[in-house]
Amino acid sequence: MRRLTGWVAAVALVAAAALGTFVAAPASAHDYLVDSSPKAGSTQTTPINKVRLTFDDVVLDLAKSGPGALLQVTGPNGKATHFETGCPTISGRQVSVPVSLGKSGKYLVTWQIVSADGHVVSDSIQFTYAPPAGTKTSAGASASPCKGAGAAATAAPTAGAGTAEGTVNSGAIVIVVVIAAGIVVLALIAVVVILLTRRRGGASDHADDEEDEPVDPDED
Ligand SMILES: [Cu+2]
Repeated sequence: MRRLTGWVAAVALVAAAALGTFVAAPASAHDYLVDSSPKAGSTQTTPINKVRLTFDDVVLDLAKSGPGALLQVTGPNGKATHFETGCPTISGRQVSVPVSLGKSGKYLVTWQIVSADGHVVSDSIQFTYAPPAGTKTSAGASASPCKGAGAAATAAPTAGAGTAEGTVNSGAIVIVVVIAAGIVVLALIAVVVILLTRRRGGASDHADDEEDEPVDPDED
């Protein structure tokens, strides 16, 4: 009985470790915004020439050509006019885009990036622009001047379900890992069940005499 208890404990440990490694890790690894310039919800009272986002972890650039992220600045006050003047650049945990803002009002900063774990994440923040009177205003553009958008920009906005090459590959890897973990756990459960069944059904008086008991299919 002592051997059986040891087996069950060992199997439970391995199963727990497998579950912890394969299930917990991917779910907790999405990049999230930790800072921005201008800050979310803030009022910007001086002219700016770029908008910068800072994430908790590195932003991946999976694009073979063109920008690997999408970062757009639109407004003011709900208008869809674009005020970014180029494509975003990725540098470590930061993504920034050049801007030339228009009239005062609320501006929307929309982004889509590839997380450090390969997942596409997207969201937006707002800030209020209230420059001093007489500040030069840009007319903006009806469409983003950033053409040939890269991996993140062409991906679907839902995290983990993107159409970008990198995201699909990463998502497939995650699925394979989860399935593998499932198979491992099922196999371990099967081992426990077999051990329990055999010990309970078999004769108990000789069970502990031999270290490597041969399996007898006619034992029952
Ligand atoms: Cu993720």
